[in-house]
Amino acid sequence: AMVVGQFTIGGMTCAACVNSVEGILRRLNGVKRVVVALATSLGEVEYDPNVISKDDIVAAIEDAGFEGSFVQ
Ligand code: 9UX
Repeated sequence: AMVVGQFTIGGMTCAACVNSVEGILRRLNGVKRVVVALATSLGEVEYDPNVISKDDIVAAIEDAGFEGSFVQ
């Protein structure tokens, strides 16, 4: 079953960063939906925990040069 997680993203300073983070996460297997807000540095991701873990999602964010941390 899909779950929804919220995360904070550090290092985003413009709208292109938002598109970059969203694009990277949308490409991951197991990720269904991603929204990222620049103003709050918050993101929400709907994913299948049987396919991808929070650690995998954070690793993808950090590989792209940002900091990621799950709130829940
Ligand atoms: Mo914007 Mo983000 O010019 O890494 S794309 S700062």
